[in-house]
Amino acid sequence: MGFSTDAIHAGQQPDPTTGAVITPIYQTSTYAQEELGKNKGFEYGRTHNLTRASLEANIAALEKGKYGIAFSSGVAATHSVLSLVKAGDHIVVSRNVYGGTYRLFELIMKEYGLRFTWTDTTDISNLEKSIEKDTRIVFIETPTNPMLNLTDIKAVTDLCRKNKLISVVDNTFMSPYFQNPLTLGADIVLHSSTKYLNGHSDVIGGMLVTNDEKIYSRLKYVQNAMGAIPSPFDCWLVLRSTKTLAVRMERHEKNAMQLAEFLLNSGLADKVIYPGLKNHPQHDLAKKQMRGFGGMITADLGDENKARKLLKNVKIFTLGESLGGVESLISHPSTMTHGSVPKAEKEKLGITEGLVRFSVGIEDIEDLIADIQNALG
Ligand code: P1T
Repeated sequence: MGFSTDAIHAGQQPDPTTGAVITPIYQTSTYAQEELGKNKGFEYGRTHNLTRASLEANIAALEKGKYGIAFSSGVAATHSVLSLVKAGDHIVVSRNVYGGTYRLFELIMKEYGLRFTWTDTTDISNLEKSIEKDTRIVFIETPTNPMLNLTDIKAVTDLCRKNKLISVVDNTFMSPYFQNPLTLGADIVLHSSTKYLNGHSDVIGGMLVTNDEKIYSRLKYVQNAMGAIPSPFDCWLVLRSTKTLAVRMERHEKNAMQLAEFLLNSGLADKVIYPGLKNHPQHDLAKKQMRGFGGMITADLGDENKARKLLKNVKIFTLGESLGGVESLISHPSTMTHGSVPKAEKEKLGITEGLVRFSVGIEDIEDLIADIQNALG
């Protein structure tokens, strides 16, 4: 099936009781059992929920995977991946990732005996050098938040297979519409479904998809034991949203391309980073492993005051954390999403005080461009 057909139908049949075309919100914590040991396959809401199962099957289809597991947030999904390893094990991570991933790994999970090496995975030889005897997982984000660095997914997964490592790809920025890491050999694909998958800025959620039965069983067991499940209503909202994912992503990208070109040509920014621009250092890799360039742009305005002026004066862009919604958002990575990354590390990554991140929405592009022009006066 094509992407949009799967997006609208995968995981969903008319409700057997009423014929309702839209999967109901099974808002229940428990299920009636006929007699001891006899039930309809549903025992307790943390373990089984049909709205959630529909969403999981839907996203698994979009990511070309067999198994999906929905979580209560993106970071809950990331945390669960670490249940595949134990104290003393070593994990290699892309140097630039979402600040909350950095905080979870470096400031929390390190306390539990896990070891992390942060590596610039845009150069695969760095990754090769970071692998140790106890390495178990390679965790990459591509494109990265907020610098939009790309990592060659196929090169990473080949290396992981050779070294018997689990490869995990955070695909939040591209969404399955533009990139499918499992088809490039990844073991697990991760999403903050808060972002493009839901797309309407009204849900916090996460998602893992895999083709590996053993990995799936472990993650499912751990999720039931630890309890980081999303509510049936949140699952229903995301399930409704994926129906329009293709059309939303097309429009996000069209707007982002025009805005990136405007920022570049207007001279308003010192540096414009967008994988769709020919000046992006990995534009060729973007064309190879992605089917589009996405809706995120990062720009360095050169100094903090200029960034502050823009963030304060925009009227259509909203200053706020998050991304991937239909409405345009603007943020200041240094103090917002990457506030818990140490200053020296931010400097190395290029997350300066003048850096701003645009999540380009699906409004009229003329209004978005005018908003930025007006804000910078
Ligand atoms: O916020 P949550 O749903 O828990 O997702 C965490 C997460 C994971 N991976 C990536 C690439 C992300 O960008 C995020 C969350 N990011 C933001 C809130 C942000 O504004 O960048």
